[in-house]
Amino acid sequence: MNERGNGPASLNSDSVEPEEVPEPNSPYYPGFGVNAGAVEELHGLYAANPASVDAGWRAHFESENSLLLRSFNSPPAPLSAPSPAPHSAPPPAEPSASPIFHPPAPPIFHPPAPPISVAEPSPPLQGSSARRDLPDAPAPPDPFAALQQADRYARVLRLIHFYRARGHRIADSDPLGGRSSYFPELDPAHYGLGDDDMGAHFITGDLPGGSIQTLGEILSRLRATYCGKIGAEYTHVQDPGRKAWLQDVMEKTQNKAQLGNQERRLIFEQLVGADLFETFVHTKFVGQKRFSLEGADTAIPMLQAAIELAPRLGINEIVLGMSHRGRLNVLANVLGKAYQAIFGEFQDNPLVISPFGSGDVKYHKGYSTDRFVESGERVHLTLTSNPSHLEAVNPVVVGRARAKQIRAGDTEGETILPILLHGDAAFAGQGIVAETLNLSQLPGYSTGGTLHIIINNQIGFTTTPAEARSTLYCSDVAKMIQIPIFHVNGDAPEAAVHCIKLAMEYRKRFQDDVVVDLVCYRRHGHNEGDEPAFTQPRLYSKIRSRRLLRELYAEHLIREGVLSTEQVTEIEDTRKTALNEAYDSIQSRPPGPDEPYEPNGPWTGFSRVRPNEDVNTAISVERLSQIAEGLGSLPEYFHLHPKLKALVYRRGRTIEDHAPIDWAMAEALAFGSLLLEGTAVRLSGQDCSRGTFSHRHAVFVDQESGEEYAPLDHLSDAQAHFEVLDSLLSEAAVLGFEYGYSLADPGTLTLWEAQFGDFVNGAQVIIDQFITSAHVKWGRMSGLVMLLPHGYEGQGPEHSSARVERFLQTCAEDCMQVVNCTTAAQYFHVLRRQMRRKYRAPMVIFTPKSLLRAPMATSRVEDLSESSFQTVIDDPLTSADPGRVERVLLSFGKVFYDLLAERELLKGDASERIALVRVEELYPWPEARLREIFSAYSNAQRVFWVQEEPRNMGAWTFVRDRLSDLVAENIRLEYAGREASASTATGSMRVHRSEQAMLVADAFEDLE
Ligand SMILES: Cc1ncc(C[n+]2csc(CCOP(=O)(O)OP(=O)(O)O)c2C)c(N)n1
Ligand SMILES: [Mg+2]
Repeated sequence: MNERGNGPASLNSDSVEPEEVPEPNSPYYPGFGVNAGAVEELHGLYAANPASVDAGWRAHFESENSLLLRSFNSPPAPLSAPSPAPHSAPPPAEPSASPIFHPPAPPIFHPPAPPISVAEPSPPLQGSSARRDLPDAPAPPDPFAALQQADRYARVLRLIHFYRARGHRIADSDPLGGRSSYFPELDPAHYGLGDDDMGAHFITGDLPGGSIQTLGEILSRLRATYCGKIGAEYTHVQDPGRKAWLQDVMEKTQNKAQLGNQERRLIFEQLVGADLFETFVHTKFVGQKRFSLEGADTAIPMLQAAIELAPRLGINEIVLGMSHRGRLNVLANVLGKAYQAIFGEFQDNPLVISPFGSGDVKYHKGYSTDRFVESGERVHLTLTSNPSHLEAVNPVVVGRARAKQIRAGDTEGETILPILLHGDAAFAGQGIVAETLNLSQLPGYSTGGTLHIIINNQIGFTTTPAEARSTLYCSDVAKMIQIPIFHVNGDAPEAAVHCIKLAMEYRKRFQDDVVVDLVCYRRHGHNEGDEPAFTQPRLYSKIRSRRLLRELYAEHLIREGVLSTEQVTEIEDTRKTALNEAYDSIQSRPPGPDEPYEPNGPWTGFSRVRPNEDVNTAISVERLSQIAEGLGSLPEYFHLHPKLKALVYRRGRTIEDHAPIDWAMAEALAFGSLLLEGTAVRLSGQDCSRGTFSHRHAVFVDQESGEEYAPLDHLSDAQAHFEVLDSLLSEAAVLGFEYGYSLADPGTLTLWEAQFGDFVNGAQVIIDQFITSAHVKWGRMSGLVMLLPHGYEGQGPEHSSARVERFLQTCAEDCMQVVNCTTAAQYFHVLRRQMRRKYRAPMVIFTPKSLLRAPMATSRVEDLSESSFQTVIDDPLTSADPGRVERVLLSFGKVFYDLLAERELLKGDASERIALVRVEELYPWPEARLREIFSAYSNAQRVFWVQEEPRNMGAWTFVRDRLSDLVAENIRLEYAGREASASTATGSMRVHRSEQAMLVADAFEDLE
C-alpha cells in the first residue's frame, strides 16, 4: 500500500493557506509576541541614536543574541538549496525510469526559504538568475526597508502559491470560452504589486528558473504552467511527495506538450478518423442513434496516446469502461472493430442473430482485441459491455482489472490498466462514482490506479451544469481521494495528449487514480434526433458556429510546417475511401456476428449450458480432518481472544469427534476443500471476515500485536489463496466489483455477502443490469455467488427479507441459481458444486440467521463425505411409506423447521400423513425431482406452499403456476403464509410471533 497523507480530505481542501507561511513582518515577532511592534519602534530609535533608548534595551540590541541581530547577521544560506525532504510518498522510481518526463530526483520538498540577508551580498546562485544580486534590496542598514522588502517577497511567494492552487480558475481550458479570465487571488494587484514591479527581482522559493527572478518572469512561468490549455488541480493532494513531483514536472515543462512532428501527424490522422466516422454514419444511417462523439473528438487521440505509452510503462493490457457517448467511435477507431461489423449493426440485418440470446443495442456491447503499438509491442484491449445505467460499469471494470492482475501475478497493478470514460453529468451525479473511487486504495480492491477521462461536453441530455451539480467542476468528487485532476481544453489535442502522459506517469509512480477532464462540447443533441436548441438555444448557436477541430488542427499543422495541404487532403481521402469500401462491401455481403461466442482465455472449457448430471461434491473424511485440523491451528505465538479459544479448539476436533457441523464450519470446510483442490476463494462484503452474526471467524486478530491470521490460508503449502475482505460500506460498488472479478476469473470462487439480505436492493442495478442478464445480452458468463441473509425472525421490516421474489422474477434462460439451504451440509455441497462443475452461472444463496447455530440445521460428517447437493429434500419420515401421505407441505428455507416442530406435536400417527418437502433450489426449477416426489405421494389430497413472506413476496407467485402443473388435477394447491403487505415484515416481535404461528396453523388446519 502506498503511504498517504492521512488527514481527512474535504472537497474544498485546496482552499488552504499558502504552504510558504509568510515570514512575520517584524523580526521581533517570535520573541516578543504582541509587543513586537513596540520593540520594533524602540529599535528604530536605537538605530537612529543608540543613546535614545535605555541601557537595558541598548544592551539587548547590541547583544549577539538579539533576535534582530540574529535575523540579520546570520550567515546567508543558499536561497534555493534543495533538500531532499521527508515526505510520505512511496519511494519514487528513479528519474531515469520515467520514459516521459525527466525531473530531477528525488521529488523535492523545499523548506521555507531561510532568513534573507540584506546586509550581505547574495551568494552565488544557480539558474538563469544565478548571478543576480538583489538590486531592489535596499542598502543596509535601514531595517525598515529590509522589513518592507521581506514583506514584498512574502507577497510574491503567496502569489506563486495561489497560481498553483487556483491557476486553473482562469486556465483556457474551455473551448467555448466559458471560463473566467479573472480571479482575484491571481491578480498581482491583490498582493499590492503593480506594473512597476514587473522588472523587480524576487525570491522564488522552489519555482524553476532560478531562485531570484523578476516578477514578470515569475508570472510568465506561472501563467504558462497553470493558465494555458490545461487547468491543473493538485494542491488538494496532501502528500508532499506527490505534489512536489507534479509541480516540478509541470513547472519545468510549463505544462506544454513536447510532441514530435510524427506524433502530431498521428494526432491529426486520429482526429480525421474520429470525425469522418461520425459524419459518414450520419449520412448513411439517417436518423439512427449513435451518441456521436463530435465535439469531443480529442478523446480518440487521448486513448490512442494511452495505448501507445502503455508498454513503455510496463502495461500490456487495458480494461476499458465507458457509456454511450462516442462508444461506436471508440470501438472503430481505438479497438479496431471493423467498420463492416458496426455498419452491419446499423442495418440490423435479420440474418445476424445474436449467438447467445436477446443481445443488446450496438452502443452497449463490449469488445476485445490486440493492438500493436509503434514499437511493435502488443497491448490487449477489452471494452467491458455495459448497460444504459450510467457509471454502473465503473466497479465492474475495476474488479475485472483486479482479477486480471491477480491472475497475472501482478499485485501492484503494473501490467494491467483500467481506463474509465465518464460523462460530466453522470460523474457528478451518480453515487457509484464516489463508491468506486473509494475502493481505489483499499487492500483487496486496488488496481494501482484507474485513469479516468471525463468527456465533459458541459451538458447532460438537456441539463446544464448549473442544474446538474452543486460543485464547481464535474470532477470535484474525485478530490476526496486526493488525486490530481487535469482540466484540458478539448480543442487542444496536444495538451490533452500531454495530460494523458502526465496522468499515466503519475499513476505509474504513485499507484493512484488520475482524472483528465476533457472540457469539450456536444455538437448535436443528446442523440442525433434531438433538437438541442429547444433547451439550450444560445449555447447551440455558439456551438454551430464552431469550426471542426480537424480543420483547425490541420491549419495549425500546415502553419507549423508539419503537414502540407496535399497531405491533409490525402489523409482525409484515405479515410473516406476506407469507410466507403466497408459500406459497399456489406451491401453485397452482410457480415455475420462480429464476435462469435466461443469462451476463450480463462473461460476456455467452461460452458453456460447447464449439465443434467450431478457432480460429486463429497470429500473424504481424511480430507475433512485435514481441513478441520488446519482450522484449529494457530501459530504458537498467537494471542487469541479468550472467548474464541473454545471455538478454535472445537473446529479443530470436529471431524475427529464426529461432532455436529454447523453452518460456519460447513462453509469453512467447503472453502478449505476447494482451496486444497487448487481453487482460490475470495469472499468480500461488509464485516464478513468475522461475520455479521459473529459466526464465521475466518480471520483471528492477535490480541497483543493486532496481527491477522486466516487459518484457511494456511492449510497447506500447495493450496490456492484464500482471501476474505471486510469491504467498504457500499453495496452497489462492491457487488459490481466482485461481479467484475468473477468475469475475469472463473477459477476463483468469488462471493459477495450482504450484511443483511435487504441491503441487496442498494445494488439492484448490478443485479438487474449485469448479473442476471449479461449472458443473454452480451454472452458473458459469471460464477459469482451472493450470500444474502434472509429469514423472518421478528427483526422488523429491514432485516427479514432479501427479496426472494425479485430474484425469482428475473429467472429465465438459466440466468442464475436460487438456493436456500436448510442444512449445513447442503450449503457445503452447493458451494462446492459451484466450482466443481464446468458450468458457470451466478448463484444467490439465501443464508440463515437463526439457523447458523441451530442444532437442527447442523450436519454429520457423513453428510459431507457421502452425499451431494439435493435440489429437493424429500421427507425422510414419510418417504418410506408415501401412500399414507394425505397432505404435502412444501417450503423453501427455515420455515421447514417450524413445520417440523408443529408436526411433532401431532398425536398418534398423524405425522406420518403429512410430508414436509423442502425445495432447496427454486431455480433452475427442479421439475423432474418434484414430479417424482408428487407421484410417490399420489394419495395426497392437499398440497400447501408454506412461506414466511407475505403473499405478494417470497416464492409463492413463482411456484404457484409451476406447482399447479405438477400436482394432480383433483388436488388443491393452497397457500399458507402471511397476508399480502406493502412492507416486508412487522416491526413488532409479538405480531411476528402470532403471524408465524398463524401461517403454521394454516398449513396444519383440519388435522388432528
Ligand atoms: C442511471 C441513469 N440515469 C439516467 C439515464 C438517462 N440518460 C442517458 S444519457 C443522460 C445524460 C448523460 O449526461 P452526461 O453524463 O454528461 O453524458 P453525455 O451524454 O453528455 O455524454 C441521461 C440522463 C441513464 N442512462 N442512466
Ligand atoms: Mg455531458
